[in-house]
Amino acid sequence: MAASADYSELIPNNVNLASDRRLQRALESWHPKFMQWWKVRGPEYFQDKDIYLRTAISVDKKGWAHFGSLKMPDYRWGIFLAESVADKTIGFGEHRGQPVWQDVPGEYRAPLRRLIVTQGDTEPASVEQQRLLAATAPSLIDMRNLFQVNVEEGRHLWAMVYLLMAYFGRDGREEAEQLLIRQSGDVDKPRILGAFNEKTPDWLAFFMFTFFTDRDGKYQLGTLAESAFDPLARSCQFMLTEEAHHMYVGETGISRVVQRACEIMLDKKTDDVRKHGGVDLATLQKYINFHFSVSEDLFGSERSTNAANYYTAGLKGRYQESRLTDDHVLVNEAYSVTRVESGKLVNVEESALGVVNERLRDDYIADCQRGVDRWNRLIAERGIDFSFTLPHRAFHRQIGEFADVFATPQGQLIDEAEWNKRKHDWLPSEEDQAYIGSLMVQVTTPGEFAPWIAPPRIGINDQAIDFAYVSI
Ligand code: BYC
Ligand code: FE
Ligand code: FE
Repeated sequence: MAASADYSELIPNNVNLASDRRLQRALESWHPKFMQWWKVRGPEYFQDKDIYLRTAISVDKKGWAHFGSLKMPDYRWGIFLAESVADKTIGFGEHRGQPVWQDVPGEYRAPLRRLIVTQGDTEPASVEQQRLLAATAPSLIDMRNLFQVNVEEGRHLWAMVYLLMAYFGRDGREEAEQLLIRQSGDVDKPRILGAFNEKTPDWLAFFMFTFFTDRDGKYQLGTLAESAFDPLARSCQFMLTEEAHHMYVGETGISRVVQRACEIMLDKKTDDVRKHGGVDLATLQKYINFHFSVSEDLFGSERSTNAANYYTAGLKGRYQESRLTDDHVLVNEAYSVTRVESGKLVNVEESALGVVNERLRDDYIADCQRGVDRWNRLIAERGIDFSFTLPHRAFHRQIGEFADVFATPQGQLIDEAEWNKRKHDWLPSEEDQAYIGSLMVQVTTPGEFAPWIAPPRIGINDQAIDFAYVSI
């Protein structure tokens, strides 16, 4: 990209980029590196094909979901903040009631940078994890959805890079470069958070990821959307509008796999769904167990001084803070959490301030449960006696209170030997993964679907299901 490119034209934005020469210069040097990253670590296939994509060109109702066919490298990664609210005040912590900050207070520079970098790191990580999936897309509409998620995660990276460059000077520019250098699953320079170094090898994993892991995004973005640092709050608020589609892709994706499994069970009068090329419900349950537990880890330790300090400082709130009816300081509030005590799980009251991570995880679990209930309804409506359950929060955890114990999905503590004996009753085994892998075939005829998944009920943006969402 030539240095003379008009960045305010190239990058749709509502941050007055045209008038900020310093920021433009910073973006001019980062943009070609981003494009290089996209080329090498973004979607491996179909970069030269027209994809029916939604692009945000402004934040109002008309502009944020603008549909058209374009090639992914021509997607306009914009920088948008949700509309500002006049006289907005800080909603929680020790600065509650004071005006929100339009700049970064010196004393909070380091923790804010850390939060923004951690958030920013997840976005390109997910694109890296998903980069080979188009090769096995079960239909054109699914392939399009994958690419939609990918370009928007790219835009979320831009959103965080904008904050780093506009508010954190040289440190911010260095962090922006590192965001393109760390790599999902890399031994030397891995992504920051655990789940973002896992593989997303097949479409079942992709749907689970967008259901469970993008939903962590919903809750983390929700807490940052409460931040006293207003540009961060408004960035995250706008990102949430895009996030809804990612979770929709996951939820409907799994629904369609469930639906197909049920059809096979009813048509063939058998529980042996695999014999007829479907995904059996027991394997789906194992995938749920894996992706749910790995995503739970993303909320950090239940007792966290980091989180308490973020909260007190006003950097990171609770989900929908303003709807909660307590003192929004939490020093004298209690909250019940599960702990391991002498080899047993017990519920104890803790200081609410010390356990804000756990509270957020509780909100997240309740939201996941609502999705699981909808899948269960699909199964029950078809008269099949089976239901999915979310595993206990102590199951298969790497972070926090339960990192050192072994627990069954029902929450019974067991020893390591028993865990090793039984873990593949609960988590996908190599054989399960190989089976799922064997189902993955690319389908590129408009309106046709791989046999392991039912068609969606509706198309994208009122287009027909057999619309050519990717022009091949
Ligand atoms: N893996 O007090 P602790 C999304 C570290 S997803 C590795 O327990 P804290 C998206 C932690 O960093 C949303 N390390 O936790 C979804 C800390 O390290 P240091 C992403 C972990 O700090 C799909 C130490 O353990 N956004 O947008 O309260 C596709 C002790 O920390 C993990 C955010 O996460 C882990 N799982 O909370 C695309 C929001 N968990 O400081 C995108 C920003 C903890 O001792 N991040 N550690 O070196 C945060 O708010 C916090 O960093 C966390 C951790 C909630 C992640
Ligand atoms: Fe994102
Ligand atoms: Fe997302």
